[in-house]
Amino acid sequence: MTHAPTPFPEGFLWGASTAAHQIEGNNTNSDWWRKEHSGTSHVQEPSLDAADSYHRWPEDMDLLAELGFTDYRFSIEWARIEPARGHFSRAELAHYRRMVDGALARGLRPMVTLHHFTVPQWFEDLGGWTAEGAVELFTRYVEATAPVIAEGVEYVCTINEPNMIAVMAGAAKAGNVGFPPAGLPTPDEETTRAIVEVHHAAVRAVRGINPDIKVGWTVANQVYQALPGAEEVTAAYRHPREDVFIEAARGDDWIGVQSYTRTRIGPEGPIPAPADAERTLTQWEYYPAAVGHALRHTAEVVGDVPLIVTENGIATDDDERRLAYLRGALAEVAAALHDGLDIRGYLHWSALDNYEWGSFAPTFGLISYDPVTFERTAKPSAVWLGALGRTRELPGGE
Ligand code: IFM
Repeated sequence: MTHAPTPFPEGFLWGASTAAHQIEGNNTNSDWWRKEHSGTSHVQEPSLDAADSYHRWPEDMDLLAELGFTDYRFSIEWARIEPARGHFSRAELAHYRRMVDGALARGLRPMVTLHHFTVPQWFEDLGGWTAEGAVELFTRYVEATAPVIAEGVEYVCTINEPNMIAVMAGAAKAGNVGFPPAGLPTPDEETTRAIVEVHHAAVRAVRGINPDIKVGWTVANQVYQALPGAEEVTAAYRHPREDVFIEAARGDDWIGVQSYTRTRIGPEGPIPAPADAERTLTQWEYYPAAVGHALRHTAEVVGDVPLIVTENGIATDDDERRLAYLRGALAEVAAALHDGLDIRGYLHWSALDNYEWGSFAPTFGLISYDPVTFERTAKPSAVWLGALGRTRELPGGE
């Protein structure tokens, strides 16, 4: 179907996303830093300096603003802010406040994620999300972030991809530590219950800091597609991996939709992509239509809560394929807007090439960097996507 170019609705967020541990470098008090140096087999290489964005965030924000983006989603790091239990670093809070101010000064609206996979080592040692007191400990951290988020931050995400946290916990109990591929292992139910409770407490804490902040969380959507006759199997497979987390967002101000690929389900469960399907560097099927399905499914489950695409992209070293993926994905967003879905923004994953939980090889970035000099280079896809922020038009579908 072809649609005329769709203008962004008023205030539509147009940006790119990152996460602290994946770009900052030297996140030495985090659980992941320890994993990376423990000889765990799935960690191919440690994050070390990553993109050194801890020091180079001004360059990153300059580039994004120059390219035409109006929004930047980044996470602040609990392991830096509370490196020892109960000790909050004023210096790190001031660091993240400078980032918020730096974004605003460049015309970038900051969306702040409070937790993106990494926790302080001391929290992990206590037992993590299912430990006694986890809700109170995370809530206390959220309250401590007031100097960062109280002013000038319209959107706050409590927890990134809670469903992946539950899946990783499930995988860890089964002996596999790490960030799993699409087509997911069984989530740990205890972690699911805990993380939903933590989220609801965090939402209250953020509203306590400033009731005008729009607070929500971002759910990884695997676009489960039922093969004929497998509708019930698919629904049962999807519910604990996705829908339970979307349902938990019903009282929120928005929900983040994150999608990359699809997983097809037959009567026996997930089936691999056809042998001749194009695959990205993460081995996921190249499937730009994913975001459209993810938006529509989320809307169906969550009801009347605004949607924001908070992650969408492709790991590739061929930027032409990234451009093609983007064209396909944005046509889906445009079609969903055209059909009346309440979509408030599109934030691409990722602004920068980054540490993909065990390896730097899968490059998701619009911007690459030299690992020795850290010099940044915007890829053609960054120029193309940023320019749409200026024209304020989404391309039509094909
Ligand atoms: O890099 C990750 C990110 O941390 C969470 N969402 C999926 C991305 C790509 O795997």
